[in-house]
Amino acid sequence: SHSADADDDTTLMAPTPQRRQNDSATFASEILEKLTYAIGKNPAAARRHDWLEATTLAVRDRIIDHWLESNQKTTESGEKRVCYLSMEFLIGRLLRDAISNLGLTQSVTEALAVYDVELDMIELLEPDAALGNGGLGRLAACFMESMASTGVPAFGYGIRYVHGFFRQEVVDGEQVELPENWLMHGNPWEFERRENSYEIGFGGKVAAIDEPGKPPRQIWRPGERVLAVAYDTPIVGWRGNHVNTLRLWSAQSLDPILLDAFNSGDHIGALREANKAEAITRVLYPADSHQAGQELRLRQEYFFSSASLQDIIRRHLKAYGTLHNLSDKVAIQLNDTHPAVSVAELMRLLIDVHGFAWDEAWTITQATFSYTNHTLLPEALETWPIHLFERLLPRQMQIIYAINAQTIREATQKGLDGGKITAISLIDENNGRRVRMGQLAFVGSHAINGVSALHTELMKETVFHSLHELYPSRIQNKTNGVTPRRWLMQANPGLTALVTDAIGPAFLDNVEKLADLDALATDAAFREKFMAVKLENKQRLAKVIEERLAISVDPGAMFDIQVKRIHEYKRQFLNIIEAIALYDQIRSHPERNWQPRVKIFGGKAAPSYAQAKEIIHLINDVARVVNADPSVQNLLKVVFIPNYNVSLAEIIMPAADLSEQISTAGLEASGTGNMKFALNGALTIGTLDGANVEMLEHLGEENIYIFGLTAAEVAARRREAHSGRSIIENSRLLREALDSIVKGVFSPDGQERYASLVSNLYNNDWWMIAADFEAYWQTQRKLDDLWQDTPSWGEKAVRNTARMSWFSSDRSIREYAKDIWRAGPGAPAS
Ligand code: NBG
Repeated sequence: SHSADADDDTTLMAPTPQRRQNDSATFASEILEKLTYAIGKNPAAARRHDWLEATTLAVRDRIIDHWLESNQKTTESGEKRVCYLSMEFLIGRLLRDAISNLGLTQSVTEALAVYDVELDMIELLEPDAALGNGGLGRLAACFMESMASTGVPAFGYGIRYVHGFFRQEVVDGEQVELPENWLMHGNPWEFERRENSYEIGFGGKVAAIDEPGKPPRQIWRPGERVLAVAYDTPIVGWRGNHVNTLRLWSAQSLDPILLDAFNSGDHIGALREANKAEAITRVLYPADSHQAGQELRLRQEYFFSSASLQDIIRRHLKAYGTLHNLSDKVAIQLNDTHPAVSVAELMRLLIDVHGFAWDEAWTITQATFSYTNHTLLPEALETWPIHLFERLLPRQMQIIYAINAQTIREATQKGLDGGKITAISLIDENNGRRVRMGQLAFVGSHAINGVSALHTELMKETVFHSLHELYPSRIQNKTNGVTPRRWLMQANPGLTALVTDAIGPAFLDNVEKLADLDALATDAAFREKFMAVKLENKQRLAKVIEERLAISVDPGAMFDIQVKRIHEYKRQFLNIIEAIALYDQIRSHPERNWQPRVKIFGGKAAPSYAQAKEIIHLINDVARVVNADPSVQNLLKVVFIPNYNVSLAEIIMPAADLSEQISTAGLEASGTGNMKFALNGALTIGTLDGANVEMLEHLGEENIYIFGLTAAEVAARRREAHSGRSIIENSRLLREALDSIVKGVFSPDGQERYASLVSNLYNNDWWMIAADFEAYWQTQRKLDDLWQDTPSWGEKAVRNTARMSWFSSDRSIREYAKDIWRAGPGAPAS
């Protein structure tokens, strides 16, 4: 039998933990015990935060029982583990997720009632763990939950940022960024594992060592070292059947203080080294689909990659005493290129530290790694200047040169010519010599995947065209998904209860059963109940809008929502131009049968992304004018909800009638918000982009509103140097809307504010906003017509929920497990 230790593999010394009672009386006394002995208060003195902490600790005990069992089982069976390396995990709150997955909602609610405390209220005090920017980080969080729910033994590996994604406020219409401080009250979910610490080197030199009787070798002598300390959070799956570990690394200095400096009076200098080390895990870079490009970022990437690999190797050696069979027992998934330096680092560890020859090390490396690409945007593809890479990671740079030479040799042997070799090379020679992390991740992996069918095809045709020619069987598709536990059951308890009532509870365990709802789409009584739940969810959102913004919106109006990062390719600009055109039309033709709409926006702009910030400003400027105009009062409202995050999304997704998924075709790799909305019964207006394409297939074309240029048409227009000028001149609606922006109708205090945003449409229209405007407008008017036909709208809404089950992240995970990792239930024994 394999040995296990007290951290990840937990303990074999303890007998199987006894099952605790889960009735409300037991919970009530356990919560009281935590309050008394872990927090040191009695109920009379307890504040709401104390109740939150006491409840969390009581729930956590149950998770730990399952956690120990899961680890023991995996260790004993020798099952293959998945290690999911991701720079971001956008988790949000954990208490409700844990209580719901363990089936404890009722007992905990009743237990707290004994003390006159409401679960719903204390849940709101938990800070969001916002260790991610957007879709990529949230996907990692959904995948962690789905791996636990489907019983795939896994570690998530990432960074324990002290400050997560910034808090956004809107001041005078503009985004202001404030630091986020999620650890302020401590974090009851995490366990510090001091015993799992690793040294991480930077800089220094590579020395050649020549020992008699041995082949010469290279050895890295880093100039700097910092310590990576593990913090573990248990991730509990549905019904608590399996619990995995999210292991996040925190940077610490090896010398907490330089005593000599301190004693000689240099108090600041004495802490300089410690500050420099700790800076590595201090903040999350707020760049989404954009390369951050700074030295600290490369340090972060290497820091968590190296710590994770050292941890994986330590665990494997302990169990098997050799690394020859590493890839039988471990699958490492690289979530985008952020951990791509792992390819060179594993080669270094195998060759320099564990004495492997190059060829075997390379075989093990490729068999262990796989890589997910999440974007084709050129500005997001990571590259690092050679001089920076070489200075920080000299030995890894040597290894990358050697991998490159080997790859180019192979390509040449297969007859690829000069242009293709340039495209394959790990070194970009055209932009001041840079290391291309995408190429490194690709050649170091046995499988490379895109995140929707269209994205995967475009990957083959564009960024990885030549690598795909060289290795034609490596690229595969794995369409994204979202966890139905958080995004349906927890976020939408009303709908969950209604569905359970209508088709029984089987869908809770097998989301595909949602398809049974399809038959009820034509049942008027069911549809009415479905739309009544939607109305309640809209009332809940309307309340949030009233409280936060003092804007009152009518829950009877169509809630038309676009929430996501603000990015030019996502085209919030197109949406707000349509709002302006609608505003003009309602005022010039008040006699027409306009349908009441609330246009809701939310999302953060990268602090250095000027155009995205202008778009936020414009939305807020338009909102101020429109919402104050009595002539459109109940027909149009525009709302920008500040600080969009996971917790807000849980309120917003269930409250939408219409979901805006309107990116320029070919640019949104997948989208996952699109899935959350539709699962909760919103109709989608969207382009043929990302996973919208597969949503169209699953929903049927009558249940989704597709418009605009296709990816191929966008590419063709860009080749023809398309501009928007003639389109704008020929479209009165669009021209007048743009004129009103430029004339300062919405910015009387800043006439020039949007001049360049608008002139870009005339001169270039890179994002095809002018090109797609007319089709977008027409499709919106079709939706107005449909809104009047309540039964038809309701039927389509029900069909959306019924037909979205394929977009569960359980399905995505099963595909990864079978086709890429060969792990999890049903995997061949290794
Ligand atoms: C994002 C894409 C989204 C996709 C998520 C998750 C990056 C680099 N990419 O379309 O823009 O849904 O990844 O795959 O953040």
